[in-house]
Amino acid sequence: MTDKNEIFTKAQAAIEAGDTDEAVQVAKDGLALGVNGIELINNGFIPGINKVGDLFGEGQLFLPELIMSANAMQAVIEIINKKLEKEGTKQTAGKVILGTVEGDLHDIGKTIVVALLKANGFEVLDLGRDVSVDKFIEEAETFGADIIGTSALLTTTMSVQKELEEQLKAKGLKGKMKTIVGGAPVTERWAKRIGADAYAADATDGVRKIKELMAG
Ligand code: B1M
Repeated sequence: MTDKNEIFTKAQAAIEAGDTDEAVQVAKDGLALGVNGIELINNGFIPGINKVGDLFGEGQLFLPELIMSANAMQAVIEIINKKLEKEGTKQTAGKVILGTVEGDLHDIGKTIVVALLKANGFEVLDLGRDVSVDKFIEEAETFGADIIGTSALLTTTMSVQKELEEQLKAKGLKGKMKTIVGGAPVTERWAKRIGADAYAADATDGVRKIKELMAG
Protein backbone atom coordinates (compact mmCIF):
# COMPACT_ATOMS: atom_id res chain seq x y z
CA MET A 1 0.00 0.00 0.00
CA THR A 2 1.20 3.51 -0.78
CA ASP A 3 1.94 5.30 2.45
CA LYS A 4 1.73 9.01 3.20
CA ASN A 5 5.47 9.57 3.07
CA GLU A 6 5.64 8.04 -0.37
CA ILE A 7 2.93 10.48 -1.52
CA PHE A 8 4.84 13.40 0.03
CA THR A 9 8.07 12.33 -1.70
CA LYS A 10 6.30 12.03 -5.05
CA ALA A 11 4.64 15.42 -4.55
CA GLN A 12 7.97 17.10 -3.86
CA ALA A 13 9.61 15.39 -6.84
CA ALA A 14 6.80 16.40 -9.21
CA ILE A 15 7.14 20.08 -8.24
CA GLU A 16 10.92 19.97 -8.51
CA ALA A 17 10.56 18.46 -11.99
CA GLY A 18 7.98 21.11 -12.96
CA ASP A 19 5.71 18.25 -14.06
CA THR A 20 2.09 19.48 -13.80
CA ASP A 21 0.49 16.20 -14.93
CA GLU A 22 2.41 14.18 -12.36
CA ALA A 23 1.77 16.75 -9.60
CA VAL A 24 -1.98 16.73 -10.32
CA GLN A 25 -2.01 12.93 -10.30
CA VAL A 26 -0.19 12.81 -6.96
CA ALA A 27 -2.62 15.37 -5.48
CA LYS A 28 -5.62 13.34 -6.65
CA ASP A 29 -4.10 10.07 -5.42
CA GLY A 30 -3.24 11.60 -2.05
CA LEU A 31 -6.73 12.99 -1.51
CA ALA A 32 -8.29 9.72 -2.67
CA LEU A 33 -6.18 7.90 -0.10
CA GLY A 34 -7.55 10.19 2.59
CA VAL A 35 -4.45 12.34 3.10
CA ASN A 36 -5.49 15.71 4.55
CA GLY A 37 -5.20 18.49 1.92
CA ILE A 38 -3.24 20.88 4.14
CA GLU A 39 -0.86 18.11 5.18
CA LEU A 40 -0.34 17.29 1.53
CA ILE A 41 0.49 20.92 0.75
CA ASN A 42 2.72 21.44 3.81
CA ASN A 43 4.66 18.16 3.71
CA GLY A 44 4.74 17.46 -0.01
CA PHE A 45 4.24 20.36 -2.37
CA ILE A 46 5.70 23.25 -0.33
CA PRO A 47 9.05 21.49 0.30
CA GLY A 48 9.15 20.99 -3.49
CA ILE A 49 8.65 24.65 -4.38
CA ASN A 50 11.01 25.73 -1.58
CA LYS A 51 13.74 23.51 -3.03
CA VAL A 52 13.13 25.02 -6.46
CA GLY A 53 13.35 28.51 -4.91
CA ASP A 54 16.66 27.65 -3.26
CA LEU A 55 18.14 26.27 -6.49
CA PHE A 56 16.90 29.35 -8.35
CA GLY A 57 18.46 31.58 -5.70
CA GLU A 58 21.78 29.74 -6.08
CA GLY A 59 21.66 30.16 -9.86
CA GLN A 60 21.29 26.43 -10.45
CA LEU A 61 17.81 26.77 -11.95
CA PHE A 62 16.52 29.37 -14.36
CA LEU A 63 13.31 31.35 -14.69
CA PRO A 64 11.58 29.02 -17.23
CA GLU A 65 12.08 26.10 -14.80
CA LEU A 66 10.84 28.19 -11.89
CA ILE A 67 7.73 29.06 -13.92
CA MET A 68 7.09 25.39 -14.74
CA SER A 69 7.28 24.45 -11.07
CA ALA A 70 5.05 27.40 -10.13
CA ASN A 71 2.47 26.29 -12.71
CA ALA A 72 2.50 22.75 -11.33
CA MET A 73 2.06 24.22 -7.84
CA GLN A 74 -0.90 26.36 -8.97
CA ALA A 75 -2.61 23.33 -10.50
CA VAL A 76 -2.41 21.26 -7.31
CA ILE A 77 -3.40 24.15 -5.05
CA GLU A 78 -6.55 24.57 -7.16
CA ILE A 79 -7.48 20.91 -6.71
CA ILE A 80 -6.79 20.87 -2.98
CA ASN A 81 -8.56 24.22 -2.45
CA LYS A 82 -11.74 22.90 -4.07
CA LYS A 83 -11.70 19.97 -1.66
CA LEU A 84 -11.05 22.22 1.36
CA GLU A 85 -13.85 24.60 0.35
CA LYS A 86 -16.29 21.69 0.05
CA GLU A 87 -15.39 20.58 3.57
CA GLY A 88 -15.77 24.12 4.94
CA THR A 89 -18.33 25.20 7.50
CA LYS A 90 -21.16 27.47 6.44
CA GLN A 91 -21.45 30.01 9.26
CA THR A 92 -19.73 33.39 8.89
CA ALA A 93 -16.79 33.76 11.21
CA GLY A 94 -15.94 37.22 9.84
CA LYS A 95 -15.17 39.09 6.62
CA VAL A 96 -11.60 39.02 5.37
CA ILE A 97 -10.15 40.66 2.29
CA LEU A 98 -6.86 39.28 1.01
CA GLY A 99 -4.40 39.98 -1.75
CA THR A 100 -0.75 40.06 -2.79
CA VAL A 101 0.63 43.60 -2.74
CA GLU A 102 1.33 45.82 -5.72
CA GLY A 103 4.37 44.88 -7.79
CA ASP A 104 4.28 41.30 -6.55
CA LEU A 105 3.03 38.39 -8.65
CA HIS A 106 3.56 35.62 -6.10
CA ASP A 107 0.13 34.34 -5.14
CA ILE A 108 0.48 30.63 -4.32
CA GLY A 109 0.79 31.15 -0.56
CA LYS A 110 -1.96 33.77 -0.46
CA THR A 111 -4.29 31.39 -2.31
CA ILE A 112 -3.67 28.67 0.30
CA VAL A 113 -4.55 31.14 3.07
CA VAL A 114 -7.78 32.05 1.22
CA ALA A 115 -8.82 28.40 0.96
CA LEU A 116 -8.12 27.65 4.58
CA LEU A 117 -10.06 30.71 5.75
CA LYS A 118 -13.06 29.68 3.62
CA ALA A 119 -12.84 26.17 5.05
CA ASN A 120 -13.00 27.76 8.52
CA GLY A 121 -16.22 29.64 7.78
CA PHE A 122 -14.84 33.07 6.89
CA GLU A 123 -16.35 35.16 4.12
CA VAL A 124 -13.34 35.95 1.96
CA LEU A 125 -12.81 38.40 -0.87
CA ASP A 126 -9.68 37.43 -2.80
CA LEU A 127 -8.30 40.45 -4.68
CA GLY A 128 -5.63 38.40 -6.41
CA ARG A 129 -2.12 39.71 -6.91
CA ASP A 130 -0.47 43.04 -7.72
CA VAL A 131 -3.05 44.91 -5.62
CA SER A 132 -2.51 48.60 -4.88
CA VAL A 133 -3.05 50.15 -1.44
CA ASP A 134 -5.93 52.22 -2.82
CA LYS A 135 -7.64 49.12 -4.16
CA PHE A 136 -7.22 47.27 -0.83
CA ILE A 137 -8.87 50.14 1.03
CA GLU A 138 -11.61 50.82 -1.52
CA GLU A 139 -12.61 47.14 -1.75
CA ALA A 140 -12.37 46.64 2.02
CA GLU A 141 -14.80 49.51 2.62
CA THR A 142 -17.28 48.25 0.02
CA PHE A 143 -17.03 44.67 1.29
CA GLY A 144 -17.28 45.73 4.95
CA ALA A 145 -14.12 43.83 5.79
CA ASP A 146 -13.24 43.11 9.41
CA ILE A 147 -9.69 42.26 8.39
CA ILE A 148 -7.33 43.15 5.55
CA GLY A 149 -4.64 40.54 4.84
CA THR A 150 -1.65 41.21 2.64
CA SER A 151 0.96 38.87 1.26
CA ALA A 152 4.42 40.01 0.07
CA LEU A 153 7.10 37.66 -1.29
CA LEU A 154 9.71 40.16 -2.40
CA THR A 155 11.82 42.24 -0.06
CA THR A 156 11.12 45.12 -2.44
CA THR A 157 7.32 44.86 -2.12
CA MET A 158 7.11 44.52 1.68
CA SER A 159 7.07 48.32 1.83
CA VAL A 160 3.55 48.27 0.37
CA GLN A 161 2.37 46.67 3.63
CA LYS A 162 3.79 49.67 5.48
CA GLU A 163 2.14 52.05 3.04
CA LEU A 164 -1.21 50.35 3.73
CA GLU A 165 -0.84 50.96 7.48
CA GLU A 166 -0.03 54.63 6.81
CA GLN A 167 -3.00 55.07 4.50
CA LEU A 168 -5.39 53.38 6.93
CA LYS A 169 -4.19 55.76 9.65
CA ALA A 170 -4.50 58.79 7.39
CA LYS A 171 -8.07 57.84 6.45
CA GLY A 172 -9.07 57.17 10.09
CA LEU A 173 -9.69 53.49 9.35
CA LYS A 174 -6.94 52.02 11.51
CA GLY A 175 -8.59 50.01 14.26
CA LYS A 176 -11.90 49.77 12.40
CA MET A 177 -10.31 47.22 10.09
CA LYS A 178 -7.55 45.07 11.47
CA THR A 179 -4.54 44.01 9.42
CA ILE A 180 -2.49 40.86 9.09
CA VAL A 181 0.69 40.44 7.08
CA GLY A 182 2.41 37.36 5.67
CA GLY A 183 4.79 36.09 3.00
CA ALA A 184 8.22 34.45 3.06
CA PRO A 185 10.37 37.54 3.85
CA VAL A 186 7.84 38.99 6.31
CA THR A 187 8.50 38.59 10.04
CA GLU A 188 6.82 39.29 13.35
CA ARG A 189 9.33 42.08 13.84
CA TRP A 190 8.35 43.70 10.53
CA ALA A 191 4.67 43.45 11.48
CA LYS A 192 5.34 45.20 14.80
CA ARG A 193 7.53 47.84 13.17
CA ILE A 194 4.89 48.89 10.64
CA GLY A 195 2.01 48.64 13.13
CA ALA A 196 0.17 45.69 11.59
CA ASP A 197 -2.22 43.98 14.00
CA ALA A 198 -0.88 40.49 13.33
CA TYR A 199 1.73 38.41 11.53
CA ALA A 200 1.30 34.84 10.30
CA ALA A 201 4.09 32.43 9.41
CA ASP A 202 1.90 30.08 7.40
CA ALA A 203 -1.70 29.49 6.41
CA THR A 204 -2.67 27.59 9.57
CA ASP A 205 -1.12 30.32 11.71
CA GLY A 206 -3.01 32.86 9.55
CA VAL A 207 -6.37 31.31 10.40
CA ARG A 208 -5.44 31.13 14.09
CA LYS A 209 -4.33 34.80 14.20
CA ILE A 210 -7.40 35.98 12.28
CA LYS A 211 -9.65 34.15 14.74
CA GLU A 212 -7.79 35.91 17.57
CA LEU A 213 -8.24 39.28 15.86
CA MET A 214 -11.97 38.62 15.47
CA ALA A 215 -12.24 37.67 19.15
CA GLY A 216 -10.25 40.64 20.41
CO1 B1M B 1 9.81 34.27 -7.33
N1 B1M B 1 11.09 34.87 -5.98
N2 B1M B 1 10.32 35.75 -8.50
N3 B1M B 1 8.53 33.53 -8.60
N4 B1M B 1 9.68 32.81 -6.17
C1 B1M B 1 11.09 34.18 -4.70
C2 B1M B 1 10.16 34.87 -3.69
C3 B1M B 1 12.63 34.24 -4.30
C4 B1M B 1 12.89 34.17 -2.78
C5 B1M B 1 13.40 33.14 -5.07
C6 B1M B 1 14.90 33.14 -4.79
O1 B1M B 1 15.59 33.99 -5.32
N5 B1M B 1 15.38 32.23 -3.97
C7 B1M B 1 13.04 35.63 -4.93
C8 B1M B 1 12.83 36.86 -4.05
C9 B1M B 1 14.12 37.45 -3.53
C10 B1M B 1 13.88 38.63 -2.66
O2 B1M B 1 12.98 39.40 -2.76
N6 B1M B 1 14.79 38.80 -1.75
C11 B1M B 1 12.15 35.67 -6.16
C12 B1M B 1 12.40 36.45 -7.32
C13 B1M B 1 13.72 37.17 -7.34
C14 B1M B 1 11.49 36.54 -8.39
C15 B1M B 1 11.61 37.38 -9.67
C16 B1M B 1 12.15 38.80 -9.47
C17 B1M B 1 12.46 36.56 -10.67
C18 B1M B 1 12.79 37.27 -11.97
O3 B1M B 1 11.92 37.68 -12.70
N7 B1M B 1 14.07 37.41 -12.19
C19 B1M B 1 10.15 37.40 -10.18
C20 B1M B 1 9.34 38.58 -9.57
C21 B1M B 1 7.96 38.73 -10.18
C22 B1M B 1 7.08 39.69 -9.39
O4 B1M B 1 6.49 39.30 -8.42
N8 B1M B 1 7.06 40.95 -9.77
C23 B1M B 1 9.64 36.11 -9.64
C24 B1M B 1 8.65 35.33 -10.27
C25 B1M B 1 8.17 34.14 -9.79
C26 B1M B 1 7.17 33.25 -10.56
C27 B1M B 1 6.12 34.07 -11.30
C28 B1M B 1 7.94 32.41 -11.55
C29 B1M B 1 6.65 32.31 -9.40
C30 B1M B 1 5.36 32.82 -8.73
C31 B1M B 1 4.12 32.22 -9.31
C32 B1M B 1 2.90 32.50 -8.49
O5 B1M B 1 2.95 32.74 -7.28
N9 B1M B 1 1.78 32.47 -9.15
C33 B1M B 1 7.79 32.42 -8.37
C34 B1M B 1 7.97 31.48 -7.31
C35 B1M B 1 7.12 30.25 -7.35
C36 B1M B 1 8.91 31.71 -6.26
C37 B1M B 1 9.31 30.78 -5.09
C38 B1M B 1 10.20 29.69 -5.67
C39 B1M B 1 8.20 30.11 -4.32
C40 B1M B 1 7.12 31.02 -3.76
C41 B1M B 1 5.99 30.16 -3.28
O6 B1M B 1 4.97 30.02 -3.96
N10 B1M B 1 6.19 29.47 -2.13
C42 B1M B 1 10.07 31.78 -4.12
C43 B1M B 1 11.12 31.12 -3.24
C44 B1M B 1 10.59 30.83 -1.85
O7 B1M B 1 9.77 31.57 -1.32
N11 B1M B 1 11.08 29.79 -1.26
C45 B1M B 1 10.42 32.88 -5.03
C46 B1M B 1 5.23 28.50 -1.59
C47 B1M B 1 4.17 29.25 -0.80
C48 B1M B 1 3.16 28.25 -0.24
O8 B1M B 1 4.81 29.90 0.28
O9 B1M B 1 4.21 32.20 -0.58
O10 B1M B 1 5.75 31.91 1.43
P1 B1M B 1 4.61 31.44 0.61
O11 B1M B 1 3.29 31.43 1.55
C49 B1M B 1 3.25 30.79 2.82
C50 B1M B 1 3.63 31.72 3.98
O12 B1M B 1 4.55 32.72 3.63
C51 B1M B 1 2.31 32.25 4.48
O13 B1M B 1 1.42 31.16 4.25
C52 B1M B 1 1.77 30.48 3.05
C53 B1M B 1 1.44 29.02 3.21
O14 B1M B 1 2.18 28.42 4.22
N12 B1M B 1 1.70 33.43 3.89
C54 B1M B 1 0.74 34.11 4.56
C55 B1M B 1 1.88 34.01 2.70
N13 B1M B 1 1.07 35.06 2.58
C56 B1M B 1 0.35 35.15 3.70
C57 B1M B 1 -0.63 36.06 4.10
C58 B1M B 1 -1.19 35.89 5.36
C59 B1M B 1 -0.81 34.84 6.19
C60 B1M B 1 0.17 33.95 5.82
O15 B1M B 1 -2.15 36.69 5.86
C61 B1M B 1 -2.49 37.82 5.13
